[in-house]
Amino acid sequence: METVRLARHGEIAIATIDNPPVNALGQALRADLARVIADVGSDPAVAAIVIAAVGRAFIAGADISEFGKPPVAPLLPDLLDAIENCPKPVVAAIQGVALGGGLELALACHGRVGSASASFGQPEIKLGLIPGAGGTQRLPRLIGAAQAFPMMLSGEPIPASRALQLGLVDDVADGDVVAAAMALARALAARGAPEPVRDMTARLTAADREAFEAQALAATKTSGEMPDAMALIEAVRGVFTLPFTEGLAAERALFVKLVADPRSRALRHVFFAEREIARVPGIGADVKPRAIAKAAVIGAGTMGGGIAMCFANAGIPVTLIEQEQAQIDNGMNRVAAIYEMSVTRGSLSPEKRDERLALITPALGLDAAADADVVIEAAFEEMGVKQQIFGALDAIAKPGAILASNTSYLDIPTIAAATKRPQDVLGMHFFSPANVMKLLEVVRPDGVSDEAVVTAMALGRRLGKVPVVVGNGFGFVGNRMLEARTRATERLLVAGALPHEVDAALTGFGFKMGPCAMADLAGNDIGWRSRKARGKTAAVADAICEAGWFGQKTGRGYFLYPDGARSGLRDPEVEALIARISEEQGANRRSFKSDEILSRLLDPMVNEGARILEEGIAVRPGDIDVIWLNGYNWPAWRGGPMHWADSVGLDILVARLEAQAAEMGDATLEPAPLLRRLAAEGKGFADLKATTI
Ligand code: T1G
Repeated sequence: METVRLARHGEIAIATIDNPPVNALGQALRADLARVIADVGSDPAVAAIVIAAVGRAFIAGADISEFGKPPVAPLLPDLLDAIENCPKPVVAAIQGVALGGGLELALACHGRVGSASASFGQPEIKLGLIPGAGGTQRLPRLIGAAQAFPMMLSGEPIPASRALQLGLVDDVADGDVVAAAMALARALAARGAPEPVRDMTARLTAADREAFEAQALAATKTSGEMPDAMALIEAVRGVFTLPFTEGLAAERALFVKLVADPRSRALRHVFFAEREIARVPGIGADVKPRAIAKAAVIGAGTMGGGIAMCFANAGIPVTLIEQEQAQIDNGMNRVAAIYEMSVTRGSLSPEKRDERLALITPALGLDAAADADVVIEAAFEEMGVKQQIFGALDAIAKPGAILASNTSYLDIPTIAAATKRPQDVLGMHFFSPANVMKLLEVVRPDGVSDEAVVTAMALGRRLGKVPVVVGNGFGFVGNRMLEARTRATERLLVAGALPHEVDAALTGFGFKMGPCAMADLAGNDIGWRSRKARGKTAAVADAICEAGWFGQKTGRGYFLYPDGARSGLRDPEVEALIARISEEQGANRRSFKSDEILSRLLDPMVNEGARILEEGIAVRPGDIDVIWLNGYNWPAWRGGPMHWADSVGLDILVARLEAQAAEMGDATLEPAPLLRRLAAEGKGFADLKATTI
């Protein structure tokens, strides 16, 4: 057997799972375990069986990569059935995490012992699924539905101490969990046939049912009828209304249906895409990151302060540098205020606040960056300013220090050219607010060393970010595609749609906010300044700014925000202004249905994503999805722009883009060659291999 080692300790058999990296219950492991249960279960010399594991997980669950493919025997429910019906007691010795199918396997055992650091969870809902191997039927029987349902609805794991309190485990071992499991196995063997979880009904009282139904009602209200939550309620209700076997069958039917649901396909795509980004083609595992013990941030504005907080939150001392005392005071006051808000909200203790603030050292002048292992420049978005800073840093920073710019669209090689160390200069593009948003674009210009890239990626993970390597090019990946959507918004407004209709199309798709409300939140003047700096125009957006309607900060932008309201109201003056601009441009305004608005917003983004892939600015389509999920709140259950395009069908996008290009007379809407090629070949972006950038 490849995945299970079998040993004997007297009358106890120990089956140790060793299926790296996380002991996922792939077909080979299921087959090996089935063989052990069959062989050892019928061996008269064996009194009981302990199932243990090595590595960071007891069992991380079913093998997610198998979903959507034809199932191969032995199926997990059948294996668990064999464990539960084994004539000898089976005890799970759980170190690490027991998740999904891993916890379900433990529930099919006759006893469970956890190590003190073990954790237990049914995270299936995070994949748009529900437990599919008895979890919805056994867990409520063991700990009560009112305790089991919230665990499965949140998908969050619980620690061993809580598991013991709930009766999920029989014992928590401070020392050797296998030895403790063997002791329990012996005791169960001595007691004769132990009661399997499937027969436990003591916890399923009328009060438990009542508490569960109240939770189910609340969940129906908050989960917006998401199919996975609805299926979970139906499956768990079965413990009260169906015999175990029928409840199991009902659970399985609901699970199989969810596996085929586009939402779950999208979430499983995201699961792997967010792990794939760590693999940078052309950089081997032998390239190690440099040590980062101290950081410096240049610029104490909103971004600089937020970036400094990222370091402090990760326990890394950071010097926050400005040119004048007033600027550094403002910066530090802003940081202190943000931490204070967290303390008020109860999400940060006063002690933690003080600890983090103590890690941020305000300073004046670039010399204060001399001892930093990484320097992140977050100064004004103007090339001259950046070149001046990097030129000065070149003479100040210690050899081997990573010099990174947080620029959101300027050319990194031009910045690097101001130094004599281009091999250590790259982009680390944080997203506002930097201390909150997960996305970090690591911009890899020609000439930067692999070690510098690997160091920036490792630092990103250490800061709790989702770091994605991107190539150098205007707007890199995220902002370049955002600009495509902004242009699409402008086209729609001139052609006849109104701001609230454009926003409703996106919020209906699952975004928290539409493009107009987002611009009002960020400040319309930011885009206005950027367009003017590049000699670009956008009639509606420019007119709104020329009227001084910068958004929430001025009480009005695309929408009205009376008395500082957070959600905007339609503004008749803006709608009249848009109508006037349409007339000036000779546009015959017409109404647009929501799904047409949606495709006119998203198709051009995907088209820009295709160009980004053609130009080698993104390594793989999944990276683009990860960028939009973590930087712009693309709804995870939609998988990201490139996954969404595949789910629609690239041939449909090509046809829509061609029609739009013709209608608008806008050649930039013509489908990108890569999009055309994939569509013609009947393929999707998912068929593309990673490219070295
Ligand atoms: N299946 C397949 N591969 C998995 C996997 C899984 N369940 N979990 C992790 N991997 C891979 C991952 O892709 C990566 O691969 C490597 O392992 C390390 O992962 C029937 C239906 C366990 C907490 O949802 O939460 O059981 O990139 O980087 O940070 O009812 O992995 O190295 O090639 O995340 O140490 C339910 C998912 C499944 C748990 C470890 N289980 N995994 O975190 O490592 S559905 C889950 C995790 C199910 C049953 C249902 C985490 C971890 P590569 P990693 P980590």
